[in-house]
Amino acid sequence: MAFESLTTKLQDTFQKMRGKSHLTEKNIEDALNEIRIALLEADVNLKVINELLDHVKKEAMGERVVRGVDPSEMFVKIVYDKLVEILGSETSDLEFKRKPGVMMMVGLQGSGKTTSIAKIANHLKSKENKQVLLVAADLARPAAVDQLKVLGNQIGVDVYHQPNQDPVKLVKGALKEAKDYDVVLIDTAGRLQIDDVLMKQVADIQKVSKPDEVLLSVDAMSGQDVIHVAEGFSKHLSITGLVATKFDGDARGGSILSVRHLTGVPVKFVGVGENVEDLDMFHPDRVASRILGMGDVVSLVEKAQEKMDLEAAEKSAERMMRGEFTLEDMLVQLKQVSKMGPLSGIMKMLPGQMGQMAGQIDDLEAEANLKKTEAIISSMTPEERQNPDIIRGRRRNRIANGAGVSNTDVNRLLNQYKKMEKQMRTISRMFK
Ligand SMILES: Nc1nc2c(ncn2[C@@H]2O[C@H](COP(=O)(O)OP(=O)(O)O)[C@@H](O)[C@H]2O)c(=O)[nH]1
Ligand SMILES: [Mg+2]
Repeated sequence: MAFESLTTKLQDTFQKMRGKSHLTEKNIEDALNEIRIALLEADVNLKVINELLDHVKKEAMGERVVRGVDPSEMFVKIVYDKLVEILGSETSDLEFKRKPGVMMMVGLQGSGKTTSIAKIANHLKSKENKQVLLVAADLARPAAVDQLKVLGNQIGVDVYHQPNQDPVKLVKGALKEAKDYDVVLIDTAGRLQIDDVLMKQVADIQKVSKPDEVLLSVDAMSGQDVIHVAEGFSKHLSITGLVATKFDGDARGGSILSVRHLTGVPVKFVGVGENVEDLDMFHPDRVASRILGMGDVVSLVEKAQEKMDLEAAEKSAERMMRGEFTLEDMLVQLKQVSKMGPLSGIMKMLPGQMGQMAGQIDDLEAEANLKKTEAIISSMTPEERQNPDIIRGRRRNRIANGAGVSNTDVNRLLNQYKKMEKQMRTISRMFK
């Protein structure tokens, strides 16, 4: 199974760090070196490895202390968070915007297109109760149509096929007859390599069918080649998602770890066997947890962090009741908002109506920029956070550079802070 050896090696590394009351630069360097080797052996792309390790090093050296959490546990959490980000953060489901929704499946020959399309049809039918039509538009090999017919029969889904037609015409014909279906899934021909004829054909099918989803099936066992294949197809088609097939046979798994990050295309499904049920949705958090084999530690750290955030929120609420509102408070509040929505979190800690009114303050825009806001506030000195009026000219440039944002971003944040601070003061006066 994929990631087995990677997981064992990473656990060894984490084990060595355990129990240390603090981590030195040397400890961190040693661990990072071991992680680098483990990732290289798992066939993870070098660019991705470097980005992961640079980030982990920076975070691990500057990590704030969380009570009740061992530094080695914090370290695992930092690696985990970055892994989730590299894997794409959110689970991406199929999105069909009309009826019937249209999806086409593309990929090299033997990469698992036909098998995957049947798996997806089965998933849509049995889990989402959808009426599905499969379209056999791979006319390059006579056996391909039969293969789809057999699979369609097996899962109880209709298959549209026509002998002796050109694939583009066939797709047009299929769509004319698809009015009563919820989704139409088009299987296409593949070749051993990306070539112009194949690309023209799939591009033409895309043009006539205007699919909501264009999924590319990539064979996980072909390792780093997956990235080239994805890039090759992306030049001619707008790929909306990847299906990583034969994950069950891929002991290393590194390509899956890299492909999302390098191509920007989310992995939507993972094929884990030859049967129609052998399809998993791709959940970045679960995959990261499985790679690290440290799900317990991750949730422990998350709980401790939440507790700290809660304490910070309580302190912040006390200050707000006194009409005080600092940049730190703003950050605490935004974090709460992003987690639970405006009226919960910190607002709940303010008494009755005051909480309600404070919750109406417009912070949605700021929520979208939470990462930026965090970076900007972190780049300020404690003095600047207490007294933002001193932030001008060179200080502002320094903060913008430090946070990797523009001066305009810093100004926008400061203006927004001023507005919120004024509102807080007004509200607190009303309730005195
Ligand atoms: N073990 C395993 N085999 C798979 C998986 N997906 C496809 N296959 C096998 O790979 C071969 C090629 O698949 P097929 O769907 O015909 O590829 P296509 O040419 O792209 O349509 C078949 O033997 C499939 O059974 C998978 O997730 N795991
Ligand atoms: Mg096929």
